[in-house]
Order: sequence, then C-alpha cells, then structure tokens
Amino acid sequence: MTITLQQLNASSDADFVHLLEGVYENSPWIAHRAATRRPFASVTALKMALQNVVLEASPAEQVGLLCAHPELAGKAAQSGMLTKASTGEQTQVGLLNCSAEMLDMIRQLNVSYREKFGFPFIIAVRGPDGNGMYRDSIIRAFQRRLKNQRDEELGECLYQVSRIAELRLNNLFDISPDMGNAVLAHALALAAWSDSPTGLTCAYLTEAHQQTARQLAAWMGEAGMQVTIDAVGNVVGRYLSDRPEAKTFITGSHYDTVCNGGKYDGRVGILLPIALVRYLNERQEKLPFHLEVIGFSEEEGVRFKSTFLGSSAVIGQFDSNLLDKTDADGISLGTAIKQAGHDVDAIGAIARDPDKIRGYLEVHIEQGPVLLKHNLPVGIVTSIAGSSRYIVELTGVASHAGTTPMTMRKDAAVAAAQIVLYVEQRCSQFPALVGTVGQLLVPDGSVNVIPDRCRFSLDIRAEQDAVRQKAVDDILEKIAEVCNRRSIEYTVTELMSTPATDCAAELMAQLIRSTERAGITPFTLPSGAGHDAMVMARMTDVAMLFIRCGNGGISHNPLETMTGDDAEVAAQIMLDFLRNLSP
Ligand code: HGY
Ligand code: MN
Ligand code: MN
Repeated sequence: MTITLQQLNASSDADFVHLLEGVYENSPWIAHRAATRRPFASVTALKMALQNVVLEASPAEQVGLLCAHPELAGKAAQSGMLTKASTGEQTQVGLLNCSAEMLDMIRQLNVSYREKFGFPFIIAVRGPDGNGMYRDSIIRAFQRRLKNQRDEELGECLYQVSRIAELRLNNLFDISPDMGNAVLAHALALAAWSDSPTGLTCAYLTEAHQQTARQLAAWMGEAGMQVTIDAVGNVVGRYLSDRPEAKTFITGSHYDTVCNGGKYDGRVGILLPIALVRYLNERQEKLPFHLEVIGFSEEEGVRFKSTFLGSSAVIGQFDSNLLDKTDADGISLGTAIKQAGHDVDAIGAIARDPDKIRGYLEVHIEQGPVLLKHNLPVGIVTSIAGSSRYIVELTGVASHAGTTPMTMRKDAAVAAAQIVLYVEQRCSQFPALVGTVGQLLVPDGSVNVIPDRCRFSLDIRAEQDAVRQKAVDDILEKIAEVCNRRSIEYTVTELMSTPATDCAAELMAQLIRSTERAGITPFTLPSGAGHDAMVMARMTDVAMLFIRCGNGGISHNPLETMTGDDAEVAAQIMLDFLRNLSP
C-alpha cells in the first residue's frame, strides 16, 4: 500500500500514526510527536521531522527505541516473531538462513554487544542504495562497531534507525532516489580500477587512472555532453545552453584518490552532475549558461607530491617546473603526461577565460562527522582551510645498536619522534588548527643499527592563515632546535602552501535557498579538507555543497560511505540551484 503526502498532511493525528505504523520499529510515539509538525512540504521534510523527534527525545526514550528493535538473526527472528518489515529486511540479506556456525557467531556478537552497550546492534541491512548489504559486510560492521565507545555507538545506532525508517518511507511513498543511487553505482564501478590489488588507489595517469578517465568520458557522452580529455588528463563534459554567447558555469571535482582511499572522495562531485545532466538532457531542458562538468585529474598529490595539477591548469596556473618532478620509479611528470598520450605543449591552452566563467560549484562528501552529528544530509561550506605541506629529511649517524652509548648517538628517528610529538602538542592549541605527520620513514633501517636517516611529512591546516603560519613557523623552529641539540642535519622542502579560501556569498545564498526549498534546514560549516574549489577560487566565485558521510564520517579510508538518498537530496538541491542561478 502506498500513501501520498497530501493524504498524510490531511489525516487525523490517529490516522497519521496509523499510516506510518512500522516505519519506526514498534515505536508509534515518534509519529505521534511528529504529527503536530505538519504540514510537510516534501517527504524529505517528513523524514527530517521524524528524525528530529528522535534526536530531541530523552536518552531513556532513545535507548527504548533501540531496544524496540530485534537482534540480527536473534531469538525473534528464529521464532518468527519479527515485524513484517524486519522479516523482509533480514530475509533480503540472508540473515534468516544462516548456517549453524554463522548463527552461533552472530549470537555471540549479540550477547557481547548487548552486555557492553545495553541495547541491540542496529544496522540498516538494506545498505547505502537500499538493495541490501552483503552478509559478510554486516558481520564485519558488527565486529568493528563492538569496539566503539558507548556514546559513539548510541549515536551510530540512532543514525541507523533513521536510515531504516528512511528506506521504509521510500517504500511507503513509492519513491526511489534514482539519481543518488546512480551516483553510488557509478562510484562502485569506478572503484574496480585501482593501482593496487587490494583497496582503491588511483594515482595520477596510471593505467587505472586512465581507465577511470575513459569511463567518465563515456558516461558524460551518454548523458548528452560534448566530451574532451585535456592535456593534463582532466575529463571535461560540456552541456550547452541554447545561447551560444552564454557564460559557462563549472562544476566538478577530482577523480584521483589517496592510497587505499574511499570510493566517494572527489568522484561524487563528478558523478552527481553527470546524473543531473542526464536528467536535464532526457527532458531537453537547457540552462541559461553552458554547464561544464570537470573530472579534475589530480588533486591528492600522491604520485608526484604536487597537488591540484588538474584545476591549476584550468585556471592557467600550471607550474611547468613540475614537469621534471619524478615519481617513486623515477618517471618524470612530463614523461607520464606524454606516455598517457597527452601533449605538454598543449597545457597552456587549457586555461579558461575568467570573463566567460559564471562561477564554480563543487559537491563533495564532508569527510567528517559534523553533518552526521547534526542529522543533516547536506551542508553549505563557508570556507576551506588553508594548508601547508612539507617533507622533512633528518640525517644522523648510523652506528651499532649494542655498543653505542645512549649519550653518544645521533639518532635521526628519535629526533623525528620528538618533532612529531611537538606537532601534535602545538596543533592541539587551537580548535581549527590541525597538524598531521602522515608519512614517517626510516629508509633501509635495520633492527640493530641506530637510524642515520628519517623522512617524514608535515600537513598543517587552519581556518585562519595567520594561525596556520604561526604554527608552521613554530614547528620549523622546533625542528632546528631539536636537530641542533642532537647534532642532526636536516632539510625541509615545502610541497604546497594554499591559503584559506572563502566561498562566495552570492552562491552560498543561492545554495541556502535551494536547500530550504528541498525541505532541509540550511546548515553552514567550514571545510577542514582541501578541495579543487580552493584553486578555482583564484579565477571565479566558488561554492561547495557537502554530503553527509556515514561510518562516523570517516574518509580517506575504504570505510568511506554515504547513502543514495543523501546523494539524491544533494542532486535536487544542485538542480534547483542551477535552475535559479541568474546567468
Ligand atoms: O588532503 C585533502 O584535504 C584533500 O583530500 N586532498
Ligand atoms: Mn581527498
Ligand atoms: Mn577530495
């Protein structure tokens, strides 16, 4: 049986509760409290209202809600006492026909979990696209989350409950997040191409990277765009306006990844506009400006330790000195570009004419927990933190681990350790200042040799440039002090320094209005992660729309996840944004 929003808005409170029966497992009180918040302008607004009732409930009511849920493959399941919805969901993912051995493992997990947290493990088994998780993934999540702290796990279970309710409401209203699920499916397809046999690594111009580019180009063409792959590997799709003289609005993000990264970082910002253009093209709907979707080829800086190669070429600031930089195999950037069939002499021509550009919007996963904590599918970015990256090389003296007195050592690793701890201590002094040593290496080290060399990276970021610069200065001073005291030689090489970037007020206001029209309370937040928008901001006005991340907001990790429904909300907001943006 499906229902309509009109029906729901017009019904009595009792009928409202009855129509939503089963959406929140054995917990009609949630619908009862939400009934007073009618009318709802959209199903999204209804979902938000129900979720907010749960978030505003008392801790006891929240735990009661969790305890109203059955255990996975638990007693209720075994005795056929599950609700109709739970029966369908647990059957769909094979939890009701497990082997005796698997049942026993799940039973033990249920016992341990309930003992630790006092409520049952809850997960939306239908998963990110509603089509069902693999049983093994469910069990791995169970085992992983059993290690969580109680507050963290309470929050995660409440999020999972809202996700279960969302999927049940989709069925009730017979709606499906088609664009959002297309984004997830394409992201999954792209993840098949990796530089590594395990996990997703897609570094600049590797074979996997070039296959990814070809696939993006194919999808852009199918969606109705004119497609080119430029001299630095950017995949560019243009959806033309009827007005040849119109300006161009650019959207996009990067398709390279970090080592062992997630499927959505960057790629969502390319795949979502592709789904949007397909939607517009199917309806022959044109925009008052040309729309350019750019898959930037290199943002993470993994292979050549230089970031934003793709977007810097688009704004005409590609640094040709980088062409001589070599990767771990000694291949230069210039050679890699030529080997990929591109012409380094054509890089200059990639630059866009700023006068012909209307603006830039980047859709990106948040890569953090803020939207999750605020129970919001999307957020509007106010500014992007500036960042400084360095490689530091320390040189001491290798000597015998057994015969060299502790007072006579020039130990590069110990010096590095002292500096690393200082980075943590110094960057803990300000809330919006972060410092990371992501790489720490004793090249050719031996167990019984005092390290003569140690190489490490620095990544320092802050919302305010002055705060970041002061932290960088203090850290560089500390490196000098530690090394002088320990008679260690050192070099510090700057890899990148990008100032903090403000998003454009006009475009932010437009995003806020589109978010409101989607039935979502607009929420603004800064970005701690860097994005191509920082580079594009040197040429035109920029804005960013963040999409909520699941699994506690984790990113740069295979656990990175999001839902088709949240992607759909972002797509609807972006569509409204483009339709209402003055040319
Ligand atoms: O490091 C960053 O902030 C981005 O993921 N490149
Ligand atoms: Mn990233
Ligand atoms: Mn990114």
